[in-house]
Amino acid sequence: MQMTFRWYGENNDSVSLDQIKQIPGVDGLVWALHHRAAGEVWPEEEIMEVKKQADAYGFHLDVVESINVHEDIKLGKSTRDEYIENYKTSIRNVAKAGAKVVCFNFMPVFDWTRTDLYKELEDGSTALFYEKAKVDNMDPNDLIKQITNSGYTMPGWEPERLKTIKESFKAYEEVDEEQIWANLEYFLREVLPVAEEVDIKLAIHPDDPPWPVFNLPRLITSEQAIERYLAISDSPSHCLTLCSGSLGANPNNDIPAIIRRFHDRIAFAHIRNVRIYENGDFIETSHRTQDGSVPIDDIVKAYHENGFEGYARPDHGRHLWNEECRPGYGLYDRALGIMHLWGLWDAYELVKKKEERE
Ligand code: DNO
Repeated sequence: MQMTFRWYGENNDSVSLDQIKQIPGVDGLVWALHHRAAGEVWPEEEIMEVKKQADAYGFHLDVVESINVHEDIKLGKSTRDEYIENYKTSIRNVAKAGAKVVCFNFMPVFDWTRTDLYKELEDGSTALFYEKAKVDNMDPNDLIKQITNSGYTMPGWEPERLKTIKESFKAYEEVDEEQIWANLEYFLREVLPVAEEVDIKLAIHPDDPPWPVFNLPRLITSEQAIERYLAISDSPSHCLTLCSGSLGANPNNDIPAIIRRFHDRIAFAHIRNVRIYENGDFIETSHRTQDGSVPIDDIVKAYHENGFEGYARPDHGRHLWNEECRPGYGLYDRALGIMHLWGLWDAYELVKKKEERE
């Protein structure tokens, strides 16, 4: 397991590179050109600028999260080919900075969805929260207002994307789930050969939450969906970002079983916990198994017993000790998360070595 930390870039993150440097066992940054809208080419000079910043601290840039997919590609519009060509150029360009994994998602309109960015937990910390009934009865515009009020541009909630929200919703009225699968397949047939050529793994992120939101279809929601997705191609570049928190919001998803089954296709592991309530609401918690509904200990065990050599990151964290930070992306809880993940990993490693000696 190679540990990484998501960093939003200079002047775009409350966490600095010298802080990240002091978290034990972190070798690389998970990065993106966040100012580039979906569909745009990522210019080489801008990528090399990030590389310079990372190099100064000895961090690698092996993992990109995310090169976003333009809505026209998801909708299968006639304009998609131009955006797909741009995507290929961006893949080639990030490869020049050493990228090995490109995370992306194929979620219609919105990336992740939550109803509250600062819901208080019983210990006084706050975390991202999803209230099912609220989403079922909410106007998407109200949610947009709430999320964009945080003062940060949130990934998946970029102004360019939100500008065309009405048209996007309208366009999806004509497109059903099967068509989106077909559009996804079309996209993959185009970009996978390029990814292979430059030795990059394209790792799809599951839908968050793993069920339809505002009547928009969701594709990557379960073990069966992952099975279908992986069957699209045998390319070594056809991979997964296995997000335990996204899939884990549905208690029917057995994440350790999914890891044991598909570990050789997981290029990037997002590891975080959520607590699911009986009415289907969920809140993000500390990484510890006992604090939520996702068995983080067994998840790390599943990775460890399969000799997982891919990249991992602690994903979201709570907001602790009055930290002012991007929602879900503070320093403290993610650093605690990393220590917890390494603690589990090292303990499993110790047991394995002991067993080998006996
Ligand atoms: C939110 C993230 C998502 C994720 C993308 C992957 O914090 O988990 O924005 O990065 O969906 O493409």
